[in-house]
Amino acid sequence: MKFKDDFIFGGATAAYQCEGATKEDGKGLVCWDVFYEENDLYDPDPASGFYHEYKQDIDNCVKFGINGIRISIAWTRIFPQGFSEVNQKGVDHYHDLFKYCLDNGVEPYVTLHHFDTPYELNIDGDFTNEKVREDFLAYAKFCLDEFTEVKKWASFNEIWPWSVNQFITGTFPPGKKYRFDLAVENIHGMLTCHAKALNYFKDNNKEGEFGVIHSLETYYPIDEKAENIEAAKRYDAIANGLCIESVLAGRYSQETLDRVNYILEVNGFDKFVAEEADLAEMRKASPRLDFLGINSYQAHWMKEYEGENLHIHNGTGDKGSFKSQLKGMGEEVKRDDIPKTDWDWSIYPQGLYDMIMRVSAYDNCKKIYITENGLGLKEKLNSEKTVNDDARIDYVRDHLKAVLKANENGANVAGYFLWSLMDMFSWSNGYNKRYGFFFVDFDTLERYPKKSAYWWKELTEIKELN
Ligand code: BGP
Repeated sequence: MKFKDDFIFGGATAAYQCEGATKEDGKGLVCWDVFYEENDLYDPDPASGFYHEYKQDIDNCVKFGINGIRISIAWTRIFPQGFSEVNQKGVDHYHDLFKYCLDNGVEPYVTLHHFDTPYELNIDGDFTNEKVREDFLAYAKFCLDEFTEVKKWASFNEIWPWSVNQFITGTFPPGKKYRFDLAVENIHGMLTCHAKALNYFKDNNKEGEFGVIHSLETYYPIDEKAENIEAAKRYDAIANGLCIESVLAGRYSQETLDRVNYILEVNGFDKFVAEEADLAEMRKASPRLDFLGINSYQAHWMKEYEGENLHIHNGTGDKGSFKSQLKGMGEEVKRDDIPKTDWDWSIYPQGLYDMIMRVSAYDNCKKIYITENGLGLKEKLNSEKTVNDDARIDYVRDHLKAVLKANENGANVAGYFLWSLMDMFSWSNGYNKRYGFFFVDFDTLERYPKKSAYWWKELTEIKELN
């Protein structure tokens, strides 16, 4: 199985998870700054120290055959309050960073929003609020006009997880629970902003490509019972259907809306109604989409559930502690025959294959990148100052095989970005869930290549998997 010559062998990062320097050079407050402090969770400093140490990481990309890097811009480094005043130091920082990437032949794939809404705007309702949508668009337009050296843009990272975790599971700020109505409003608000930002990019003849990054994981019924098949379809409608249909078909299908409205109704909320003006933006944007980014880590098996809502997050890597029972959406059931990580994530590359083939059926799906995939592990440096992360190598190899098989069957996956390039902290799991090709000592900020980095380098040279 061969990779195309121009395949992107990338690594992914996100500003808040790797930069640190949260109070430096005029950066404004992010919702997480307050959430972590109020809940006595993790310190976002130093993270991986990427704000100051990025040259080390780009140099490592060059040494290990990594020719693409996902980077997100921290909104509050550009607009400290989220709107109005621009912080020139933040603007200069990203020009320097992008220049260093480009000078070294590592293409930056830049995301405008990766879970880091400015604090005040998150408190004001995030993307459920029309003013926040406008503030985001002003920020997006500023970046698209300013950073013309960037040729690969994505509006958002993971609209569904950002919305469900803010408003249903409560694991992300502002930590609300079981507000299915707000989650759906937020998804719709972000999808509308994505469409408007893409339309701005195209209307102004910007050079390059503009896409969106969705978390797209497959939901299967636990068995062939009609009610469990329907539960999987309902969960899929709210988690995947809205996002896929909006960006690839320019509309929400009636089937998807009916299932989402069922979930809203059984939880005591009004039906969701989209504004016609928003739908018009989506219709215009959909055929203009240059690429779809797929983030995928696991697959899910669903069973019907109509009891009270209960969500228990496994944030410590204590295997078996996860539980999710959401009224109308279903109960997630773990299959004994499918391997799982310590955080109860089911490892199933076929799920990625099925999703690639599903989205590839849309005419507007011209190109796909796997923008995140990877394995979180509890790791320590060994005496040789490396980590033998064979489990990660196996995981990545199996998922890459699924990608190549999809390409053989007509899909167009143009690149794969490991989550994550180097170790960083995890939003709701802290510093002990490591994903990187490079081990980061969070005290000294030294980087150490893991076995997977050496394996990756060889793979990028031979461009072939057996
Ligand atoms: C995705 C996010 C990433 C990253 C990854 C791993 O949802 O886009 O930012 O965090 O998941 O997840 P976790 O950190 O929960 O293990």
